[in-house]
This record gives sequence, C-alpha cells and structure tokens, in this order.
Amino acid sequence: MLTSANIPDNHPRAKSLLERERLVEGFRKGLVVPEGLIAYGRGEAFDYIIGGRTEGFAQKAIRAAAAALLMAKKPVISVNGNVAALLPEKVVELAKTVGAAIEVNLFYRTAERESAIAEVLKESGAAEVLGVGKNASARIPELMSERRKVDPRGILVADVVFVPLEDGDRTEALRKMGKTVIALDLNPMSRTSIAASITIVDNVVRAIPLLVEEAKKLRHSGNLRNIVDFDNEKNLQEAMIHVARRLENV
Ligand code: PTJ
Repeated sequence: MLTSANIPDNHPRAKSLLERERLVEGFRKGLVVPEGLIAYGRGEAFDYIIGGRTEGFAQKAIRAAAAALLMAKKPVISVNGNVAALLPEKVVELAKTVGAAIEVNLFYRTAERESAIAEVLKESGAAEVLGVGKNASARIPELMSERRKVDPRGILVADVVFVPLEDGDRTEALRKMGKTVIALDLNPMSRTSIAASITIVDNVVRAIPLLVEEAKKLRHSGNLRNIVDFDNEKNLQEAMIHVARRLENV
C-alpha cells in the first residue's frame, strides 16, 4: 500500500519520510524557507547517528525542561517555520499545559511568513500569537539577525524561552540577558546546544509530544526545584559518548 505521499507504508523509514513530506507541504504553503529543508536534512543525519529514538539523556533534559517551563513566571515558546509546519497542534498544547505565550521568531523574516505561521498556530487552537508585524517592536541587544526582533510582551520580558530547532546567536544573546533558554537540537555540538541552559538532544517530532506528557505529569508536583537543577554540560557529554559508541559499534 502507498501512503498519500506515494511512500509504501511498510517502508522501514515510512514515518520519517512522511515527516519530510509535512515539511515539504509547509514549504509549498509558505511556512518553511528552502533553508529550512536543508536544516532538516542536517537534523535527519544526526538523528540517524543517534539511532532515531529518544535516549536517556534526552529524557532527562525533557524532564528538566518541563519543570523549568512550569516554574517560569513568563515562559515563551518561540516558533519558526519548521516547527510550525511539523507540529503546530503540539506547540499549542504545550503552551496551554505550562501557561506559556507563543511567539513567532524567524531567521528569514518576512511579513507573509509571519502571518502564515500565526494563522496555522491559530487554526491549531492558539488564542494569541505574539511577534507578528509591528508587534515585534523590541530588539535583543547585540544580535544582528532578524531574530533580534521580538515582542515586548513576549520574549523580551520572558524568564524562560523555549527555542526548538534554532541557530546559535540568539541563544547566546538570550543567556546574556539572564534568561533560561531551553534548546531542542539534534546536534549536541551546535552553538545553540552548548549555549543553552537545558538542551534536549532529540528530534522535535518526538520530543515536543514527550514534553507535553511530562509537563502534564509534573503539573502538580511539589518537587520542581530539584528537577530543574540540571547540568547541561554533563548531559551533552552523555549525548556525545552515545554518538561515539554508536559510530564505534557500526
Ligand atoms: O523559519 P526560520 O526563518 O526561522 O528559519 C529556520 C531555520 C531552521 C532555517 C534556521 O533557524 C536555520 O538556518 O537553522 P540552522 O542554523 O540550520 O540550525 C538548525 C539546527 O536544528 C541544526 O543544528 C539541526 O541539526 C537542527 N535540527 C534540524 N531538524 C531538526 C533539528 N533538531 C531537532 N529536530 C529536528 N527535526
């Protein structure tokens, strides 16, 4: 049997190929930039090496991230084109579960993409989407890319910012502003991964649904402060040791 995208449903990588189709569809709809397709391919290569599943180091980071989001006074989820195309419903569910605002923040910012991404998020249940048009009126200091444009009600004043699938400069700039940054990146060596407070080394399509589940479990926990105490450097080392072992054992 072939799926709608002409992918045999018994293909060993059917799930991953269907996710790729979702991204291509996002590209056709104007959510994703061509560079986003390339970035996804880089992620897929890391995912292949990691083994295509959520490992223990990612589970630990997901738990710490859920606790950090739940403890935050002003948490914000930053959404780019790739994330909006892949799993807008889960982003909205996460925002509702932890009480976070959702803000569009794009490296390749255009008015058309901002609106298309906000629209998809609203169709997925978001009551409000920050960072669109003239609302992105504040600036992150020392950052030159379009990502510097933020909403004064959102990322500018947030204490915890979740940046799934990101490029490095902004994470460094947000840390300098004293914010807790949660990154989600399949590359444990990226500048984003190293600069973040908590890095989840996993695929966004697996990790965000798990983050929602973890946040629902921890919502009523009285122990969040202990869980949020997280050594990012040590956890990234575990991810790298896993990658090295996988390559050795091939
Ligand atoms: O939508 P825009 O305009 O904000 O642009 C988004 C992209 C992704 C094009 C932009 O942020 C970019 O160029 O990013 P980079 O510098 O290529 O970094 C993307 C990082 O995400 C890389 O380290 C990839 O390994 C990682 N990555 C790609 N796909 C996934 C991923 N990490 C987790 N899950 C994925 N599915």
